[in-house]
Amino acid sequence: MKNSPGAAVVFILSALVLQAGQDRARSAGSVDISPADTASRLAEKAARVVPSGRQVAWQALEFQAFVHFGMNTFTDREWGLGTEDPKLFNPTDFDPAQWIEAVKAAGMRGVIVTAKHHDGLCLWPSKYTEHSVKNSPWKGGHGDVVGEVATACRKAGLKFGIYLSPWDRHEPSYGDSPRYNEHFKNQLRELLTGYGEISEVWFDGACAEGPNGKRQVYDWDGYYGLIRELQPGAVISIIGPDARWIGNEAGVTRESEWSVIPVARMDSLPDEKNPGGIAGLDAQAKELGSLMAIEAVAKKGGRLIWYPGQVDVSIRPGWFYHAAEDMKVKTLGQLLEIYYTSVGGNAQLLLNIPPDKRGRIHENDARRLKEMGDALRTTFAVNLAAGARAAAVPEGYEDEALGPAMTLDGDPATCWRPAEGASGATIVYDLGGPRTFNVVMVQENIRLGQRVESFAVDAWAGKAWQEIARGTTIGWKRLLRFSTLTASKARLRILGSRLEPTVAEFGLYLDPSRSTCRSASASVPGGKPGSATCF
Ligand code: FUL
Repeated sequence: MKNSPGAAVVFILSALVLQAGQDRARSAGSVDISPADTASRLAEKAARVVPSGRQVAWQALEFQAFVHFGMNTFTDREWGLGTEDPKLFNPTDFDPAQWIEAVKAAGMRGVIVTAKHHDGLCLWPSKYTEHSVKNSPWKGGHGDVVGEVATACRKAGLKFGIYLSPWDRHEPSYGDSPRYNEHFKNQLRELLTGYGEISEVWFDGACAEGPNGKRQVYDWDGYYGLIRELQPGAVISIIGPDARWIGNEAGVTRESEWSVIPVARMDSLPDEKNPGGIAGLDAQAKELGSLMAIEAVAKKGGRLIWYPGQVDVSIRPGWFYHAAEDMKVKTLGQLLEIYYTSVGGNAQLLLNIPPDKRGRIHENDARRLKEMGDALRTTFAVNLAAGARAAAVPEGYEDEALGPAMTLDGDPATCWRPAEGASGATIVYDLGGPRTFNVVMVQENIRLGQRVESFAVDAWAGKAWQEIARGTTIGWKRLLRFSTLTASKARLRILGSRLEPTVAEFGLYLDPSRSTCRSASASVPGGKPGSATCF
């Protein structure tokens, strides 16, 4: 059989089919956990939870723009009262093409616009309320922010999503639960049917109604059902089942950011008291997907679900534009730090860029976004490991479909996977000559779940390996930065994994702005200025 290429192909194909079949049989979008599950059984169950197709597509976007625009832009507030006159909404130079230019310059792949914030002003001419742009002087009452932005996004090849605040401080039916739910679903239907493909619906958890305020019981089930029916590809975020709030607005992920999360009860729906989105989940908990957190939930009985994190953070202190913050746009260094700790920490980055009263992204913000995009493009233009010869230790699947070369093919849907049970799985990359780098990128094949608990990267120092970076979880993507060094071989070691790990992509990059081999950056943990190692 060894000598027959035909037989070998049949063997490989049937092994692959068998493998795929086994994975299909054992993997699911969610799984029950109970006190009867041992720790190792829980780890295995967690490793077999996989994302939906819409969640994979969403994760691959990596970086999107959040656009807070509306009544607050004109009243200089963060939360409107709902009593404002729609006539105040009057941008003098509304230019979505300019927004898109800024979005693309930063390297973002989608836009989520505030169709309605808490003050209730609709940025599209809803026929279910008078509190909308149709009663503003802007474009003689014929303007439609949602429509124009959707068209501009489509033209530019960007995804388009909507933020729709369930809390509505203007709508008179708010608090009369069945009536407002009907109203809200009517508005949703307008947005889901009138503007082409909607990639994401972002439901906010905020509500400041006090004890004497109006108490609205939201029909989450009804909202979700409508979205699934009218826009089955749309991800429902935050107060929704597809993507969770990372738990802060500072732009950071946890050290270990798991996309597989234990939840106590799936039969009760989220509400405004639970901004985590899924009942029983504290989105701000220090640990969410660790084995300890899973065991704690399993003790009472619950489920494991695929629930990836989204990092929402504003380029300025506020979510809406305030002229007083023109000089408070985050620095390039701050934005890059946010990028590395969000996109590079297994989360999607949703960076807010608020248009000003003209309806344009302010020059300071636009400039910074371009700087950010330029810096990222420069760093990630060339994967210095791309032409490497990759060899697995111990040798695992050596057929081409699952071999270590899959980690260099630029396709996160293909991967290397060592033989089941392989511990200390390692890939050695022979770079074919000295290469200088200071960033490493690793991706798991999340279609098969999230499994890696810890890993290390080494560089060959001539006579021995030297560890240059170490991380915990990987998930969709992990980026680690270290002192600039030159080496001709690199090594990835998987130190801990919930089940046999997968490595989808591996990359080595040079951020030329940070340091050179002769003068290392002081910002590297443990690195001292001038301490870069040239192997
Ligand atoms: C919060 C809101 O209250 C803020 O105004 C903003 O929209 C932010 C993204 O979410 O809950």
